[in-house]
Parts: sequence; structure tokens; C-alpha cells
Amino acid sequence: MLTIYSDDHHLHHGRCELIDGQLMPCFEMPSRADHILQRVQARHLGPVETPRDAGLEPLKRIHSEAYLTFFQGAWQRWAELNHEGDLLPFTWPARTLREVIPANLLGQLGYYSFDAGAPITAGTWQAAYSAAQVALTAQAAVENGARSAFALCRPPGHHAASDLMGGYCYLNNAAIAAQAFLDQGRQKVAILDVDYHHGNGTQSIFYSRNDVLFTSIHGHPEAEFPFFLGYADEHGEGPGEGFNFNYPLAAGSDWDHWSAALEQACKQIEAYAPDVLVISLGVDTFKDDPISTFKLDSPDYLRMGERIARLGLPTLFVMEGGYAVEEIGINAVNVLEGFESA
Ligand code: 6XA
Ligand code: ZN
Repeated sequence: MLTIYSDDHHLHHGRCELIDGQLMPCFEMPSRADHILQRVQARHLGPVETPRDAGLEPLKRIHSEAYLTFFQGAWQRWAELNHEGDLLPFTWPARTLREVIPANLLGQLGYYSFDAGAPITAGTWQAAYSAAQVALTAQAAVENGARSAFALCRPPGHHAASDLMGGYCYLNNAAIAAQAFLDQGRQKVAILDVDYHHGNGTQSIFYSRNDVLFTSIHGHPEAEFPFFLGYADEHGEGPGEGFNFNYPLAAGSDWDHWSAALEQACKQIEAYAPDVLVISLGVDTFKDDPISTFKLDSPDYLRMGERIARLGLPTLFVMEGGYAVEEIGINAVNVLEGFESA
């Protein structure tokens, strides 16, 4: 399997995040992608190539121009104010407030984000831009006939909506790739999000559309980030009604529970009969992940890849979360090797 990877991800390294009332070093760190790349190479998964630059146009198909312009210029504006830390929001247009776009940088950042979990640093735009190009180059490989490809994206993307960042995500790599398939002539794309967290950004982007089926298996939002989306009764709206399926699972779910949901998700995908499949590949479902409660073990990821392969679809894997850094490469590459073996 071809892997697309860019060193540019090193340009993004947030300093800290708020966890349990304390500022902690960010779990979403560069060594995550380094470990995955090392495992791809150690297992001889296939060639590793750098992305081509398809420019901003494919990003604009998913994200608003105002959002992209704001994100691209935000660090420069912050730097001109001579602040020490990362650029982080702390006020949002929640209920009772107005969705205006203030002139102030931090006000604008509140408007364009849904939490304080996506720090902007000097290199964040470039890293996120390159991650989107990684997804697009891997998408092109599948579009051109490869059975599968692996987009080793960092930062991840599935929480990012059309004009919102949050949850370590800035640009929705999987959504950008799914839209590229459609723009290149495919009629129907299915996205299966196996990350521990609900892909609220991806769901929101395609919620009223029937050319992208979105299905996600995740920690129940009653108990888990992102809390405000990802419930089982969210089925899509308008033309998108019936094209969104959430499988929220209880804390502590193991492979038996998880794989039962995977079976149901696969049934929905089969019924939809898409031309291509995009996997939002998070491995924070791992039993030793520091920010999750699920209990998947490393061999389970082989089974996951095998089941996905049995759908018999051209498949693009897009890297999302996973914070057990020592095992992240084993678990992510196990999915890919399981897929290849089936
Ligand atoms: C709260 C937790 C963010 C979860 C990010 C993630 N700051 N998403 O792994 O898939
Ligand atoms: Zn996650």
C-alpha cells in the first residue's frame, strides 16, 4: 500500500491543552506521525511518497473562504501582538450570544472554533495545509486505480467543520478527499469514521447531502468529547436524510462490542453501494490510549482492516487520532496490513 507523508507536520506542535483543570502538554504531538512512519517502513508496507500541491481549490470545496483566510493569517496577526503563548480561543458565540464576527483576533478565533483544543502556532497553517495535500495525493492514487492508499495526515481533521476548528483539527482531510472523489467523477462516497471520538466536523459537512454517506463508531457523546453531536438519532436532513449513521458505544467497550457496531456500519455501507470508501482512521480506541476508555488490543486492528477489506471497495485511509504513542504505529499499520491480507 502506498503511503503519502509530509515532514511539514513537525511545523505544528501545540504547547498545551486544558485537561481536568490543568494545562498539560498536548497529546496531539509530532512523535505520533513519526512512530507511524517508522512502522510503515519497518513493515515494508509499500512506498512512501511526499504529496503534490493541488493548491487551495480542493480545500475551498469544503471550507469557507473566510475561514481559510482567517486561519492562514491568524498566526501573523498574533505574532504582531508580541504574545508569548500559542493562539487559543476562550470565548465562543454560545446560546444567548450573537454570531457576529468581531474585529478582534481572539473574538474572530472564538467565532471560527468550537473549543480551546486546537492551538495555532507559527507552523500550524502550513502543517494543516500539507496534511490536506497528503490526503489529496493519496486520494488521487485511489482515483487512478490503486486498491487502497494511506494518507498519513497530521494534524488530524475529522472535528473540523466548514468554518470551525477544534479537537486538534483545522482542515477536514477526509472530507476534502471525499469531495475530490466526487469532483473527479465518482457518484457516491462512504466515510467510515473509526476514531474513538465522533467525527462531528465530517458529519456536519455532509449532513444534508446524499452523495456522501457518513457513519461513525465512537464513545457515546453523553459521556465523551465532542459531547454535542454523535447521537444515534442523527440520521441526516433534507436530501441527506437516511445517509448518516452513528454508533455511540458505552465507555469501556471492547472488540466484541466494537466489532458488532462495525458489522452494522458495514451493512449500511453495503446497502449504500458507494464507488469508494474513505476511512477516518483513529486508533485512540486502543486499551492504553491516555484519553479514551475503549479496550481494543493491537491484534483487533488486524481484524478491523480485514473486515473493511471485505467491503470490496477502493479504500482511502486518512489518519486521525491515537495518543498511545509507543503503539500508535503498530495499531494503525495493523489496520492497513489486515486490509491487505484480506
Ligand atoms: C478534548 C479531546 C480531543 C479529542 C481529539 C481526538 N480536547 N479526536 O482524538 O479524534
Ligand atoms: Zn479521537
